[in-house]
Amino acid sequence: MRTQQRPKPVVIASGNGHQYRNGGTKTCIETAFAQMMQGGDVLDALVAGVTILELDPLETSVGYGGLPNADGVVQLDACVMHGPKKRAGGVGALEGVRTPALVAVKVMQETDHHLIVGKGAQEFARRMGFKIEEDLNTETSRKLWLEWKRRTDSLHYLDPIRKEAAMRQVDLDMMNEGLIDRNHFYGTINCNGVNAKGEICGVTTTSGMAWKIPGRLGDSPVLGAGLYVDGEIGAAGSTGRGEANLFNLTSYLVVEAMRRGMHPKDAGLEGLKRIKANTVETRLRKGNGDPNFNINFYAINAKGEYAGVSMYDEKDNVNYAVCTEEGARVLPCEPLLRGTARE
Ligand code: SD4
Repeated sequence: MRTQQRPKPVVIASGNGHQYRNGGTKTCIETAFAQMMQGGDVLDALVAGVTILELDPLETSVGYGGLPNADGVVQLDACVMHGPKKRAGGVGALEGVRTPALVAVKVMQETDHHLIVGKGAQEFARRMGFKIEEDLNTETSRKLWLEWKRRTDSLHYLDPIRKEAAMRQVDLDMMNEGLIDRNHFYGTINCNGVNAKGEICGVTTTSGMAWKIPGRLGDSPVLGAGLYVDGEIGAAGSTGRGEANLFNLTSYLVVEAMRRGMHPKDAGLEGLKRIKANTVETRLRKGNGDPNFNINFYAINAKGEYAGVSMYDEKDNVNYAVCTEEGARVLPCEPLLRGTARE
């Protein structure tokens, strides 16, 4: 279904894509769009963009300085998809490398595999010439982990259900006290682009859910979940509660909806509706039965149409970043539901 219209070049990302600069002058989407417009490979341009966030210690949901797992270790996930080449690569639970998206590119370019995780991913990165560091925590991420540990350790002897509720309360308290940015607990960056030739690529990179069980993989490195690109149709990627996305392989679902002719916005809302319908466990629902978490999708099609959608509206502070020939800006996501993920 290749479009007849001349594609309008665009780079889209989660809101943090137009927030962090790592001490430089340009954000992720500005960098990626400029590089793409200079004729660079679309995926290389997007990865150059997200690398800014991975390296920025202030961005505590991606790369270096990301909030660590329950043992205090930063474990990173990322994947990339190249539409025209129909190639992909990803890494999961990678420790010691600040830039997992660049390692995912190497998996795509240098191996027959799509996903390498854990120790193997680190060994692979070492062989590809990446610097392996002992610890990717910054002073901030370590301090926050210590605070979380202090608040949760006394809970170790509770029964599992009470413990889960109590630990969730600790997370909420830390967010309400402003210690953790709500968007960083469920952080991540997804960045997708299409150039004037209609070449579509995407990348997603994250430190994953804060305080996760060591080894937990979320949706971000998994093709079809954290990211899906079809070179003829479009791209979709996600931030937010990874478990909900993994269960529904929603980015794939969104791209398939675009294949059937839906606009990226309607396709994204379709994905959110599926997640809502499959959220049946009481612990994941508000009193009215709606999901008690947020999740967002960022979608583009081969014409350069785009949208950011979220389960809840802007009161939940969900926005997306977009860069076109008209410049870079942050826009509110189109919500499926009114209000916030909390009661
Ligand atoms: C994940 N969707 O690992 C990613 C990132 C995130 O809480 O949102 N973390 O589930």
